[in-house]
Amino acid sequence: MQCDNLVLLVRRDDILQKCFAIFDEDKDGLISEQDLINVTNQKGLQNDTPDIHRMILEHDSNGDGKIDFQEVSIECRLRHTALARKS
Ligand SMILES: [Ca+2]
Ligand SMILES: [Ca+2]
Repeated sequence: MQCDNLVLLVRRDDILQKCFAIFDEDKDGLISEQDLINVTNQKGLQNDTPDIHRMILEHDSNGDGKIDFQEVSIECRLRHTALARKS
């Protein structure tokens, strides 16, 4: 891996971690349905519980009903790789 790529990867993880922290409302290291409901309420956004539930299910690869940082990180890497292949 080239040094430039490594720097980009570290920066992306840093941004990802900050985004993760915004959604992890109770700061327990996991994003739960309740976290997402609380955050959308705080931001004055309309929240749709079935949509939030579906979002959790889509990203929850270990089936614990919550999203951890690794699950988000892996998902982003897979999407980035898929996008890179398309271009
Ligand atoms: Ca949480
Ligand atoms: Ca999980």
